[in-house]
Order: sequence, then structure tokens, then C-alpha cells
Amino acid sequence: MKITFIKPNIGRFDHSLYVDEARMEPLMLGVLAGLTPPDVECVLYDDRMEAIPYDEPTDLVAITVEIYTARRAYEIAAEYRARGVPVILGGMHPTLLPDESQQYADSIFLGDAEHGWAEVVDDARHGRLQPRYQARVGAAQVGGFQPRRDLYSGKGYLPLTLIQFSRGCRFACEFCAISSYFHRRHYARPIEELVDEIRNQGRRYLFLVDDNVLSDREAAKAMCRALIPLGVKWVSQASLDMTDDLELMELLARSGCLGNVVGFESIDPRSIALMRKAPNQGAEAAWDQYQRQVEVLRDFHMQTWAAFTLGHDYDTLESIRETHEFAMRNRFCFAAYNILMPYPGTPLYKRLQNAGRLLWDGQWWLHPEYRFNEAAFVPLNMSADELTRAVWQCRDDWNRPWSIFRRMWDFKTHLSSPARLVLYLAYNPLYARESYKKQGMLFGLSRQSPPAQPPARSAAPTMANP
Ligand code: B12
Ligand code: SF4
Repeated sequence: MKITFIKPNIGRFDHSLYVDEARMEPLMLGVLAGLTPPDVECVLYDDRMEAIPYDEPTDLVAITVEIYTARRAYEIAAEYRARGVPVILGGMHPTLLPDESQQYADSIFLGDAEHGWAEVVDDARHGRLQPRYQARVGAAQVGGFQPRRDLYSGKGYLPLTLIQFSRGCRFACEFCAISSYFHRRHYARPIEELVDEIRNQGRRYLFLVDDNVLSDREAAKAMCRALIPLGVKWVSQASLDMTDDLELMELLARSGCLGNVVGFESIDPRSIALMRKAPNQGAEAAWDQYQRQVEVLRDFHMQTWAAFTLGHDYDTLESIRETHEFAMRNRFCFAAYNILMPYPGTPLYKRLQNAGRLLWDGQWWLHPEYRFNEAAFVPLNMSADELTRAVWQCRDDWNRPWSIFRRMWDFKTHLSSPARLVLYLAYNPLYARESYKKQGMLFGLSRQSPPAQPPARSAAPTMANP
């Protein structure tokens, strides 16, 4: 039996295909292949830079889907189904919006693959694939297997190992798909399994793709202690409340943490309260509090990737500009100026839907004319187009060579060690380039809607290994 695993791209430019030069290893597909019985042949195609050989014989196609790749995933599914090959879709998007995904596949898998994928493979092998599999979410990556990282070789991924210690987050930010998917819970795997997996892959530089690696501080401290003797360098995602705990900060630094993606989201305390961003709430006005917290991050040499969501109900064009000035002043390593996006399944989506404020028929991710980084709802203090333009202006200013040069001059962070300077100088121009390339990209390759049902088949499917 043979299974083809696919990571879809987001879409294409008007004039050509989009090749993601900053692509990272698709960990979920390595995990899925690792969970697959060893007698099954596994192949991986990454639509971000290689053509998918639709006519290559295979017995099952497994596609990972998140909201930005849903349209393209449905197109790929349609190609295979037209050739009589069964397709299963899984991941964040099908789990949060199963009835939509169900229309475009023979089968969908809801939840985390660790408990349930073996059953899917067995069913597919015996020609009895079920339309829907429901697994629980949050089963931390189980031990006893290693992700199939051999499938990544030759695909030109960034030289960085993606690995996971924990999943989910205990907070309940209104806009966050993670909070909806994991029902506000956080699940960590046994530390010895993480250490074992780190030892098994040969790289020193790691990206812990945890949603909030510090959601459980005691678990995080134990993890840091276990990482210290390994001598690795790592980055991850973590909430700002880490700065309240200096023991944690010390352990982070000693364990090789170079920095984290940190959700600052907004510089207005009223927006922080509205979005229920608990880790950012405090007694002080957000501005002063952030300043103090940034100093703690800098004291521990953290190269922060500051993430902002823009377009909240208290945001104005002026406050968006001030957000950018805040980021520039603090010389963050990277900044993500994200337009606030209504992800289905989140409280934000429901609130905007109830208020009649959703654009693109409430389904921006499927709309043939929707473009990457466009506002998908009506903001209160500006038009949707103004929000799109204002956020683009921040991104453009941030990514200019002069900005990269100016932000470099921080002796506590980027200039505190050669490794940090290399990280800063290697990744800033790369992400800047990708940011310009992706802006305004259309989703999917075709302007036609992908067919929900496969055309009637005349011949039996070709089995790769009957
Ligand atoms: C790492 C990461 C990235 C990396 C990319 C990594 C890569 N390989 O290319 C970077 C930083 C580049 C990134 C970028 C973006 N990301 Co991102 N990312 C993640 C993150 C944190 C972890 C993903 C991961 O590897 N997890 C580890 C694996 C093992 O777990 P998993 O993916 O959850 O998969 C499990 C299950 O879902 C299931 N499963 C998954 N696929 C399949 C398929 C089948 C067939 C089956 C059976 C099961 C199954 O089984 C797996 C094992 O249990 C997720 C959050 C998350 N928890 O998913 C966000 C997330 C996927 N990203 C998100 C977003 C929005 C983005 C961006 C659009 C951000 C932006 N504005 O630019 C970009 C662009 C994405 C793109 N398509 O190009 C959102 C998507 C929202 C949604 N509703 O779908 C998420 C969920 C984060 C969030 N807070 O909402 N991202
Ligand atoms: S802290 Fe981050 S991961 Fe946790 S719910 Fe809020 S946005 Fe989501």
C-alpha cells in the first residue's frame, strides 16, 4: 500500500506561481508518516515548491489543511478524486469546519492524528474508508515513534528542525483558533520523549512549534532544565506573562532560547480587555507595562518576534501607526502586523457575524477574489480598505533595508552574540522578501470553485501496491 502526503500552498500570484523560499518542514506530515505502519510506502509532496504528480499511482492521499490553504487543498483533492484516488483531509481547518471540508473529500479526520490514524490506514487498506473520523484533540505527541524526517530531504527547507513539546494554551483570546481547537487546554508530552527526539535528529537549531510553550510554567521550567545539557539553540511561541517570572526567564536563556513569537496584539488596554488577552492584562497602562516587559526580554537577550493583530474595535489609523512606532522603538527582531482575522469557530467570528460585519460572504478563505492580507470584516473606526492599507504600510516600513539596519543596533539582543547577529541578518531579508511576495496573493490556483463531488468514474482506481 502507498500513501501520498501533501502540504498545500496558499495560492498563486496573478502572473506566476508562488514559491515559498522560507518554507519549513511540515512537521504534521512527518508525524503522520511516522505513525503509519512500516510496511506502507510513504511519499511527501510539498505544493509550496514542487509540482504534484497527480498521475503517480497511490492508494490514499492525505492532505493537511489550515484555513489559508483550504481552497488550494480542495483543488488538489478534486484532482485526485477525478482520478479515482481516495482523499482524506485533516488538520486545524477540517476540525473547526468539518461540514465544509466533508464536501471536498472522501473522508475527513477531526482532531489529532496520534489516536486514530492507524485505524484510517487499516480501513483504507481494506477498502472501507469511513467518511469521518473523530479523534480527540490535545493528545500530546505520543512516544514510541519518530517523525519521518527522511521524507523532507532534498526539498530545500530552512535548516531548522521543527519539533513540539506541548500543544494548546490555557488562555482564551477571542480571535484565537488554538483556543477553540484545544478548548483552552494545554497538553505537554513527557520531557524524556522530547529529549529523545532532539537527540534523534542531528540539528542544533530548533523551532518548538508549541502554541504557547510557557502556558504551563512548571512544565516549561522542567523542559528548560532538560535542554540545558543538550546545548541546542531554540525559538518558540510564548505569552508575554513570562516576564513576571525571572526564574523562568533565566532558565529560558540558559537552555538556549534565542527568542519567541510573542503576541503583543495591541497597545491599547481597552482592546486587550475586549479580546480577552489575559496574559497581557495588568495593573499598569498597557504602554508602560509593555515597556517594562520588553526590558525584561532584552535583559535576557531575547530576540523577540512581536506579533500584533490590527483592526480591533478601538483601533484607529493613528493607533495602528503608533503600534508600528512602538515596534520600531523596541528594535524587535521581527514584527508580524496581522490584520485581525475572523477564523471560523472562534468567538470573534461569531461576534462579527452576529453584528453583520463579515465581508466576503463570511467565507474569505474560499472566496475566489479574496487576497492574502486583506481585511475580511468591517472595522469600526475606518473602512476595510483603509485597514488593509494601513497594515500594509506598517509591514512595508518594517521590512525596508533602512529599518533592518536601524533595528540591528541593540547590544542586548541582536548584537549580544555572533549567533544572534547571524539569525538577525539571515532571516530579516528573507522574511522581508517573502512578505512582499505574498502580499495580495490569490488563494488557490484557479478562479473556479473546486468541485465538491468527483466526476463519475469509468475505470477502477490504479492500486500502487495491491
Ligand atoms: C509552525 C506554524 C507555522 C510555521 C510554518 C510551519 C511549516 N511547516 O511550514 C510558520 C511560522 C511559517 C507559520 C506561518 C503561518 N501560519 Co502557522 N502555525 C504553526 C503552528 C504553530 C504549528 C503547526 C505544527 O507544525 N504543529 C505540529 C503538528 C504535529 O501538529 P498539527 O499541525 O496540529 O497537526 C496535528 C493535527 O492537526 C492532525 N493533522 C494535521 N494535518 C492532518 C492531516 C491529516 C490527513 C490527518 C489525518 C491529521 C492531520 O494531526 C497532527 C498530529 O497530531 C500552528 C498552530 C497549530 N497548533 O496547528 C499555526 C497555524 C497553523 N498557523 C496559522 C496561521 C494563520 C499562519 C499564517 C497565515 C500567519 C500569517 N498571518 O502569516 C502563516 C502562513 C501559513 C501558510 N500556510 O503559509 C493558524 C491557522 C488558523 C486556522 N484556523 O487554520 C494556526 C492554527 C495558528 C493559530 N494561532 O491560529 N505557521
Ligand atoms: S495566548 Fe496566544 S495561543 Fe493562547 S489563546 Fe491567546 S492568542 Fe491563543
